[in-house]
Amino acid sequence: MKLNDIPTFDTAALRAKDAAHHLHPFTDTKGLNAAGARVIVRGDGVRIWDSEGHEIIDGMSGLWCVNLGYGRQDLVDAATHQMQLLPFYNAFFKTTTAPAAELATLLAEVAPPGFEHVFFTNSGSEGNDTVIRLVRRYWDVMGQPQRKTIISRHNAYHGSTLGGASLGGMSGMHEQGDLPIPGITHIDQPYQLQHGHAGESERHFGVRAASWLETKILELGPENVAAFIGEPVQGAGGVIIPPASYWPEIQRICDQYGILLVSDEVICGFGRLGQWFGCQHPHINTRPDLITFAKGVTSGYLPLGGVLVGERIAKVLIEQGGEFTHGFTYSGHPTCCAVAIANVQALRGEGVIERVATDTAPYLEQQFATLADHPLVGDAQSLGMVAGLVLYKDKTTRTLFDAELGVGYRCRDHCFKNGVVMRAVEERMIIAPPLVITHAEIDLMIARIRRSLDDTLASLREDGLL
Ligand code: PXG
Repeated sequence: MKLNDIPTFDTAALRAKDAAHHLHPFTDTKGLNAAGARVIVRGDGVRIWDSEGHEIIDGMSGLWCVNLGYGRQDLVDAATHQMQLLPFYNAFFKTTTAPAAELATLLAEVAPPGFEHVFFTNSGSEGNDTVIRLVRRYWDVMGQPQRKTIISRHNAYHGSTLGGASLGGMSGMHEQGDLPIPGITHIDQPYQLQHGHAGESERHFGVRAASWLETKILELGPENVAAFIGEPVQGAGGVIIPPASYWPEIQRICDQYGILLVSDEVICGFGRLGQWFGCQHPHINTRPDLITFAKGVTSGYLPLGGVLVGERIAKVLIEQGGEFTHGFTYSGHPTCCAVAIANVQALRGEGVIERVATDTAPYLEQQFATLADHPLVGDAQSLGMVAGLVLYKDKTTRTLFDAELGVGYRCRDHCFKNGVVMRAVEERMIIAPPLVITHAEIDLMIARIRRSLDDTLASLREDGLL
């Protein structure tokens, strides 16, 4: 879009309309309405602009999804072309569409070996609801209908539908609406700051954290356990990077008890960790039976999600399962699939993921780690294109701020003011920038984060909190 084609926006009027009629997700509406929502109007590359003309580096890729960055004409063209030809047709009654068939084929090419089939949904939450139904159906068909329980982790995020929120381990979500639904249980997360012992090595902690799965399986009886689900790196939980010893041990335990392993790759898929899927990263290295995806499959340009179904499950369901009574109006939506095809072809054709692994992620890791010399900051770490740091009240004694002070939110507001989107999750500040970010843009992003940390420190001192 040319600069003089950009419309002007009446910020006050939009804020008033939004406050009057729009209920935002995960938002205290009263608080938001008092402050007024920031109106985002435009994006290009790794940058977004608000209605008042402020330029902001989008350190969160929208919501972990705009992997290719904003302003990709090829994705726009793919949508336009498909909308003109056939904006929608369904995949229910013995019909398919060209984009759905082509995308399914393309996904089988880029997926890890052994994934030949895909079930399409509109979101990650619907993907994980599909996971619940698929694993229970699989064990029914296998003649083990008592294998119902799915084990997940506290502080996991698997979506916001009843199924997704139940699989997730967010206590605040469980408190609203009597969740989790029956048949889902949680173990602790592999977060050493929270669960590590004094002097414990990272390796030892990873193995110990994985052993909580075995303990839970034995408590439930292995014959009753259907699956274990986890994000390779917990995203919304605060970019919790598990020790390298964690996932191989989880894999071993799942194998030992014949339990299905589900890798929720809604964030980690499509290049986020420098591999097509997070489970392929050497730090993770698992062989899942099911992979949930969404977000990066279209770089967020249109909603699409789904489940990659490994052959162990696909064979049984296809050969013996008959009708799987599950699906959505928009499963395999042709326009969303057309955009996903263009996105996957761009990721592949432009070598984006290889560049992340060999160049961009190592540079981000190096630059992000420099923040650890800031008086507020400890544990500044990244894996691929996700990174997180801890805000400490006293980093020498590893003392955290009182949660009620909301120091992370204070820091997040300074970040916005200084032109960078960074997300706050309790004591952690996190980023997941577009995969196409350049070294110069990383430098600028880190400089803006550092300035925001300085501003946070100054404001804490001014308020007598330090
Ligand atoms: N699984 C994972 C791992 C996710 O991160 C979902 C499932 C659900 O996807 P949908 O498309 O239904 O939203 C997600 C979504 C945050 C935030 O604040 C993260 C997500 C969604 C909204 C907010 O970090 N992740």
